Amino acid sequence: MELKRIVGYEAAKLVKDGDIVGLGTGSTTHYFIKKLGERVKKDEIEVMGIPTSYQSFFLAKESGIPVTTLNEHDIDIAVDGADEVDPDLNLIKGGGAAHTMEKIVDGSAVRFVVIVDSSKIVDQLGSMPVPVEVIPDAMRVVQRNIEIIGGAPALRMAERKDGPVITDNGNFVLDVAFEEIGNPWDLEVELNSIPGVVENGLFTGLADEVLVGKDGKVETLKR
Ligand code: ABF
Repeated sequence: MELKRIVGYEAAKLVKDGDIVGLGTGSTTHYFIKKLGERVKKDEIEVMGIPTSYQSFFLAKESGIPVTTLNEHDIDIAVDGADEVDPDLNLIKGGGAAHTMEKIVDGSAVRFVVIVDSSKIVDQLGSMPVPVEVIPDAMRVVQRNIEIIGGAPALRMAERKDGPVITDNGNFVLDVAFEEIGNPWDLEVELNSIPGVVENGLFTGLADEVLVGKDGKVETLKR
């Protein structure tokens, strides 16, 4: 948790007065939003946030950050977590089931900053399954099509195991394991071309920089 706090706080320093800020989701982004709220409350900066989930919406409100929408404003800087980061700064996201809105918000930002602790840095993406948000009625056909391209899909269940996880958009999530992800760019496009898929958690070519918490310090990786 300490490393997540350090990178979250560091990222809050990158936000400038007047910025429209994309607010990511997850335990690392939690610290970013809290610290950003402190800066707003101290009148250091005036900003507006665009949340990537209900979770970050409520946290932003609680932290004193005014919120707006992508239909009203463009984003100057987005800060978000990730589950895996490869040497080209491609990502797997969606462990929190918020990757659809995250990709819309993060992908539209002028500057997209990823914040992670060093456990998220990998040589190749794919140790964890790729989250794929699907329209509920399309689940079975999507599963079949995913198997055809070599993936092993599993419906993500709620913690109490009494039903599937439901996303903020009212959909299911399939966690898709691949033996190897040789080409994340092509796989991202291929998964999204399956009818019934809303969005997948591969984020290729989107991150501008990654702040990594390691040994009590923050390292910056840039493309
Ligand atoms: C969200 O939170 C997700 O896309 C990603 O899965 C996760 C990062 O996790 P954490 O910051 O909680 O480790 O951004």
